[in-house]
Amino acid sequence: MDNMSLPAGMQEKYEEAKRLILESDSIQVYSHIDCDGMCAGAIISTVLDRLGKKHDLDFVNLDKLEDLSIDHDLTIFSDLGSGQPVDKNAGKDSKILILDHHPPLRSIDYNDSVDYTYLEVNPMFYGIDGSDNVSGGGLSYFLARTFGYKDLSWIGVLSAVGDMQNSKTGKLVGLNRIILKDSVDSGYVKCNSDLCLYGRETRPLFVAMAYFSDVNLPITNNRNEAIAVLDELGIPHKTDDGRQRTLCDLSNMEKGELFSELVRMMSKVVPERYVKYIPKLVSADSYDFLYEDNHTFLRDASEFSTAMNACGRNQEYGVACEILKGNRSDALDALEVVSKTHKMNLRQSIEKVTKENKIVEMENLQYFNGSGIKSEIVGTVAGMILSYGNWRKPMIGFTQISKDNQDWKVSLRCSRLLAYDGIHFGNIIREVSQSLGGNGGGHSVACGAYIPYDKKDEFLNLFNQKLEGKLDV
Ligand SMILES: [Mn+2]
Repeated sequence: MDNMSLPAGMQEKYEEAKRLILESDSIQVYSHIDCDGMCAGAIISTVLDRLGKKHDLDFVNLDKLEDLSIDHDLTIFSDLGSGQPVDKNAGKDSKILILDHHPPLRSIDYNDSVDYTYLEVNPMFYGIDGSDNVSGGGLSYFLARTFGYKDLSWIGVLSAVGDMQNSKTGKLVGLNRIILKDSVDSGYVKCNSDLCLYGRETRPLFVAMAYFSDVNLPITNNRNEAIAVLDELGIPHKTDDGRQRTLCDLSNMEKGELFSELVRMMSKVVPERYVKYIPKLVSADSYDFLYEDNHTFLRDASEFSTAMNACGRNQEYGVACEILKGNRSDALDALEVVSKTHKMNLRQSIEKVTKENKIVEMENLQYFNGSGIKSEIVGTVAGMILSYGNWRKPMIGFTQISKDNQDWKVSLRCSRLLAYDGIHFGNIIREVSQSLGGNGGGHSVACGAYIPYDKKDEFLNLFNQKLEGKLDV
């Protein structure tokens, strides 16, 4: 980790990007609408603020990119752009900078074939996998780093976690290690090997345990059972002054005992071939932001990224961006409201699916018709519904794309065990949706697609067929 550096060709491009920024007076930044994209936008905007550069920052969906006008001195695309025809409206004097980690449409020497300034930084040009080696926010951080702003590295760590770059190994890898090292060296981040339970800072421990859903355990969705397990282990669930303890309150000894117990419980219920993956489900690196208060969601990278996603899914990009840029007063109040509404929407959606027995099981998958659920949250809902279904199969949720577009938004979530076992659902969903005139993609354990209104049954049948023999069902 100590002698890692950017490929020379990539660092050269950053130097060029620095020159482009310094010589431009009006700058437009377009970034993606998810946690990673908002982190990327916030980093660039902070850099431009520090340089005293006037700029506009907009968060856009991928389908809006073709029609954007290119009318500033410099247009920057972050966490998007490589896969879209963003230079369609470029004129002779246009300057375009792309910082993206998604598969590129154009080749590394594309700039030679156009008569405007075109600079694309993408790790894939250097054989570096953008799905787990560096995020969009990470690429923006390397730009900040070229200006000497290493203090922004913590946002690069947050963006990688928000982009699930650590999901395969439970650690940050590749270029993300450089970012992590900068953030640790500068005193912003502490990296710990910890239990892999969500809600480290803010969720009572027994609640965090009850949300465990990679495998259905006695504690899954059962808080009393979770409390019983803690009692059995002699781990107090309250502090001396009566506050519910959270994961971060536990001593290493207590964590060790809980780790062993979770491994033991899981080993009893998973098929033999999955047993070797169990430790990875239960322990992973966590990242503390040392400048944030203890017991707040801002302190833990995973909880922080959830809050950013809540903003993204509710089109509150400005709130997220303010928080990322350091506003801890009114933006924090606004975020509180967004998070509350978001949680309420999720709860209502989950009740709708579970109470009306909407989960339908096929041989190799399970699905629910989530009509009426906002398309922005159907993926999150699918992830939470998984714990009410069969963890050995992926959970697929359907809902309408929007009020004006009745085509389906499809979201899939599954146990990480299926991914460790070698299945990449992002690739499968891309293939299946494209063959039906739609499109899709994503991570191995969390992905989605858009498909035509009349293709739902065909989609399910095809998907079910594709998985034949691949699962332990
Ligand atoms: Mn990204």
